[in-house]
Amino acid sequence: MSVQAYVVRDEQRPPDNALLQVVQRGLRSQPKRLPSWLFYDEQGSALFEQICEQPEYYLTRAEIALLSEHAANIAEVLGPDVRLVEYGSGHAIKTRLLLEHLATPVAWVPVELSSEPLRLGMQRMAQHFPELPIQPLSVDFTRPLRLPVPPRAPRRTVLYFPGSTIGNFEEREAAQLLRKMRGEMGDNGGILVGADLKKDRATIEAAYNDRAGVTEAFTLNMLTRLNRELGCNFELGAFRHRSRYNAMAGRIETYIVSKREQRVRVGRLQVLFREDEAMLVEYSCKYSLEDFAALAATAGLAVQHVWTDSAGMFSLQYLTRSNAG
Ligand code: AVI
Repeated sequence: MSVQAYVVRDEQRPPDNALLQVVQRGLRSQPKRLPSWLFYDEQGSALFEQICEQPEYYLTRAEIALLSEHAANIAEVLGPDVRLVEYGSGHAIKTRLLLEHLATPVAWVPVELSSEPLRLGMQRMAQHFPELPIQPLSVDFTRPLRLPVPPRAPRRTVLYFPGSTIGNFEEREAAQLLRKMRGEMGDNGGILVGADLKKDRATIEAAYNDRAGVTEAFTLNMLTRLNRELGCNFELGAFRHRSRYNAMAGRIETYIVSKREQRVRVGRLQVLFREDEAMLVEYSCKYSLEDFAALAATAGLAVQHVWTDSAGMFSLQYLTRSNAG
């Protein structure tokens, strides 16, 4: 393995008073809302891995099936000597399926703010690809990236953004993120992005309301995190999780709902929750192929290729700069 020396920097994580401000602002707004990145502390990341294994959560299985079927063709489209920059720590199997088929990849650059998932991801990948240069970046991928100098000149830089995480951004933010990525990949580069597809309500809602209750635990863990990190006194049993599909907007909307009227301490603020009051914590957008092409176009990108699994549940889309961009 050739891992470039690096320092894990947690400086992008807001310091606690900044975290408190983010949370207080969200709880003062009407309706109340908190950002979904708050899910991913250590416990939340572990719970998300468990969600991916639930029978109802079709996304991960569909994406893996898609890659198992099409990775060779995807690699052909991307061509040789690719520098693969991965947004997020990555599911080892997905990245592996792709890298196995890439011809003479120049480097793999995992971009992940949390140091532990980054370390684990690197370890897993190094076992499979001992010759592959790994250049980790411990930063927040929503901010402008300064990519490390590659060990040799790549033919193209491909930003790999798997898992439909793009769907957790509202449309305007998703377009902004894609536009930022457009700048980072360079003229000859591309973006390989996972996007979950629209389908019947029952299938989508089941994926976010698994029977074992793992998604509920994942959602409510956000409150545990706020209790621990900010000294809040959320009573976990007094809140529940609610995920519903808004077909008009094409997205799952996840809320934390107060079971009764109650007050919660958040720093110096006492926040009143009414009975049944719902606090928005996540959107998970679902796309038609036309929706996604339109989103890409607003970021100056054109869809070059789309791959789907055989059941048409999930898509991987390859975007390059559009002439209009
Ligand atoms: C990370 N992201 C793509 C997941 C999703 O499906 O929106 C997060 C998640 N939330 C609840 N279940 C899974």
